[in-house]
Amino acid sequence: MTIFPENVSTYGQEIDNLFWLILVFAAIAFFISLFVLLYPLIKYSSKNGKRAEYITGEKRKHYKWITYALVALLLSDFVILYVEHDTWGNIESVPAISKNDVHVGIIARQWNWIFVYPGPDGVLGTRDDVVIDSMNSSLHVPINANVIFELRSTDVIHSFFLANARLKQDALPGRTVMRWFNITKPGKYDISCTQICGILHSKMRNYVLAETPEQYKHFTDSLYNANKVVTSSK
Ligand SMILES: [Cu+2]
Repeated sequence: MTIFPENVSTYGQEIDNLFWLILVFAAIAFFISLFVLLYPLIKYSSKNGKRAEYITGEKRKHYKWITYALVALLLSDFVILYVEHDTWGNIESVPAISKNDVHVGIIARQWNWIFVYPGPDGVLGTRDDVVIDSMNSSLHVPINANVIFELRSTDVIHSFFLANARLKQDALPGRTVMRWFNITKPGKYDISCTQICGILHSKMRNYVLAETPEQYKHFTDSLYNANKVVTSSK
């Protein structure tokens, strides 16, 4: 069963598994807390001929239950930490860029996502880079390739959210954050901003267009051809 948008990234399933694991722990804690709150209300309430009991919780036989709850909570935290360790290690360490991978820049501004393609030399930060700054534009990427991106912001804090890849990362002014994703299914996927960033926050809607390697090559060839002025001035 899934209540999420379709997962199309290599590591998305691992994130979903973590979600369910944490939900189960939180649900158990929630229902136990509810029971602990409601049970004494009923058991120790006033009845005919009997006053309600006032329990301060200072006696050892009472406060030991706080220790049990604390230990149970810490244990469940450690289980979650243990299980998620490998997943986060995989997602947060950016793989080295190999030949088939793509290196792009993503810049957040009020109110659009700007995409920077590396140009014919394949290297970001050189004079042949091509910058696309247009509302509702798409970031073209090839499927089954690591897309390594440098995320920046020109003004306030934004948050890059690619739900179908289970990827969310804040874009912070003055900082460059490296992250990656790998999409396995062609399609057009929403990018949204998940940090309130001003009056047109909700309009910060762009797309990732995942294409076959041939389609992607065709796109970049025509993009770089159209921007030859920049290329030839190198
Ligand atoms: Cu934003």
